[in-house]
Amino acid sequence: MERNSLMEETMRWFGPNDPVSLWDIRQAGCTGVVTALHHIPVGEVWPMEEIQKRKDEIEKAGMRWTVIESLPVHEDIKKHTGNFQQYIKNYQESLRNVARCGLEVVTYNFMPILDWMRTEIAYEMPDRSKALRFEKSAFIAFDLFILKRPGAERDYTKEEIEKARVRHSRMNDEEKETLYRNALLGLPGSEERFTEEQILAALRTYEGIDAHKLKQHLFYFLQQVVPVAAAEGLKMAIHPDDPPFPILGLPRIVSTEQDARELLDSAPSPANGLCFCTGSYGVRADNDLPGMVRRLGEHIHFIHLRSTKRDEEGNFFEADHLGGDVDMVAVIGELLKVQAKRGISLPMRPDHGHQMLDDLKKKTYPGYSAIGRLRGLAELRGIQWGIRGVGGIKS
Ligand code: DNO
Repeated sequence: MERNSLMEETMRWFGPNDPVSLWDIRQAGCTGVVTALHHIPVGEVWPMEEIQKRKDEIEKAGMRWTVIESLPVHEDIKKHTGNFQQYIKNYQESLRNVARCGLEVVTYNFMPILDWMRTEIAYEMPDRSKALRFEKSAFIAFDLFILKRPGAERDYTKEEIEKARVRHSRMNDEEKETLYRNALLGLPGSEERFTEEQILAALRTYEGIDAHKLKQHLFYFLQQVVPVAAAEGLKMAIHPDDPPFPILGLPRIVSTEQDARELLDSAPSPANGLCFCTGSYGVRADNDLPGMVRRLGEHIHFIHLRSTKRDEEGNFFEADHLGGDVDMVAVIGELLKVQAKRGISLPMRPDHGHQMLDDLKKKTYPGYSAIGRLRGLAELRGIQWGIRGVGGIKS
């Protein structure tokens, strides 16, 4: 790979049912696609035939399947319950199958039950585009007064509870229902409406599993799958917690640089790596993103670029890619140095985007409208080209 290579530009595609087509992604200037076999139930082996079919489809649109996002980890593996050993075997088998089809990077996460969490998916920005947002009081209102999670009040201060009570009392039934649905969008299979009882039952299955225990389960999983990935020439990339703190009494263990360091050390191998998501890590003011890239750079296999804007109360919204709290120019500068040092080009995707222009009339996956991501990608592309300049990157 030439020394001055840029990051490989990709976009996420949710498969044939995604209202954003492969050609839309190609027209955004992407050479790669990030996708998964969403129709295979979590825990089952991904058959080679299905992988190949998906790969061919992407190649027919003139791009390559650059990254798998996600090869999901079954809840039993996270909890060490039920058939978790079998699920680990299945995971190993899926890894072998994707490698045999020529894929190279596998993204996954180890968040209990909920993948991501927002209270709003249509937060209106001053320019009338719509963004995803996490509003702390609304979230606490959901936890305490809608879900009514036993013991939840122990997780919040008196002031927070009072604020959430007021917030809840001012919501009408429709607003409560919208909040309920939004809060649960990060659940696999979230098209159906899970009942409060179902959610509480799922949360109870994590009783007795604290952060320490969940970490042990992650390390065990890595020790079982990383050697398989390494033997097959694959790279695993763990996605951080979104948001990067415990929610609903569930532990979250991939939120900081220290967490990343520990999981890398638990199964040292070039195959054991990170998905560096600036949107997730960036919600915490104590995460120094450019520094993390500098220090963890050799372990980064995939990049999500997005920027959130937080306030003192613990709320945040997804800002423009170059707005928000993330110093995107500094992060991209460090990433390009990492690439130059490693002599590779890393896949990146613009993560999320505002719903804007024509997409305001369409229904896409929350955060994954075409035009908002296109705008983000175009801006990020400009930064990389600008930084590289004529002289190239010095590692
Ligand atoms: C949300 C995404 C996550 C991510 C998974 C990776 O928009 O960033 O759903 O794909 O956590 O396993």
